[in-house]
Amino acid sequence: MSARKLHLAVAQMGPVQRSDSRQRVVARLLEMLREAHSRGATWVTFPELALTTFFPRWSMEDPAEVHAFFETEMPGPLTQPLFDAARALGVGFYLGYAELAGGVQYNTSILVGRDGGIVGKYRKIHIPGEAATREGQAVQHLEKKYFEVGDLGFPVWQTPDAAIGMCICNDRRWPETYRVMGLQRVEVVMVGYNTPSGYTQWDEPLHLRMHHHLLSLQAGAYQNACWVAAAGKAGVEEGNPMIGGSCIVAPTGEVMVRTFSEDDEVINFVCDLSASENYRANIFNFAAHRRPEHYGMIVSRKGAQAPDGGA
Ligand code: CDT
Repeated sequence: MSARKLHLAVAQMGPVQRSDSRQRVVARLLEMLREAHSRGATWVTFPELALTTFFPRWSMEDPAEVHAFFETEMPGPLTQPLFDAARALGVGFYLGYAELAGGVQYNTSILVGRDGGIVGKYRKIHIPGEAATREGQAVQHLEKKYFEVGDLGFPVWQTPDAAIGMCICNDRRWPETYRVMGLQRVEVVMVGYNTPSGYTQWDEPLHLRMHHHLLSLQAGAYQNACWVAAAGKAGVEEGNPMIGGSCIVAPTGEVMVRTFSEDDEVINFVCDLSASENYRANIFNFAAHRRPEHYGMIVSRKGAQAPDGGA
């Protein structure tokens, strides 16, 4: 089988503070886009909410204060340089940002092609955290307050280079995310994330944050015979530490390259897209082996129930 190569890069970001302007953040992204290009990469994954600090950690009531973190157009005047650079360099990218569309707030990512045009848009579906402020808690996780559930499903886009899909942060923990894209023969899943490591909202040792992050990516890649390119925003943001561990995972489930730092850092890997075919022809030949007639509960039931019908 002949190899089909795709040179992917992941651009992890160090912290973005509230005082950092969009211009300053875009300049950092541009520098990493150029670095990726200088290494030969043709697609780059940037993090979730890459243009701002991870603002759902704060409880805010003033709509003007909240909307300052959102984009009303993409590209806008401040993000246009990214699109111009994509076209000039011939490098496509995934970018996560907060989107205000017709008065509705979404946690969104776009896929921008190597010609600088928007290929597709995804709006985060698995929104974690709370809708209401937890009184007495110093650090909140209010994504349900600030974002509606995405309304675009999990599409896969056939670009000239590869079939690419997107998801955002918490989505990566859910097998359904990858399987819906796997059923569209996705070859590369791009995912941006912001995963706090400095507090817990449930009883879990902090070291498990990195373990579960990698476990989820590796399982998703293997079980769906695809590559996964995951970019985090890491380091200490406004006093709140977040995990790094940005990486590129192969269809074997192996992490092929991973960031060293918790700062701005580009990693890259020449991915053999044909590696998927071995799995798709054998152990994960969906057409031969899947039994959807036995999977109905996955879509008909939302929460788990005990066998006797109890909660
Ligand atoms: N941004 C995001 O989705 N973060 C979640 C944090 C969960 S802790 C409330 C994640 O899954 O990493």
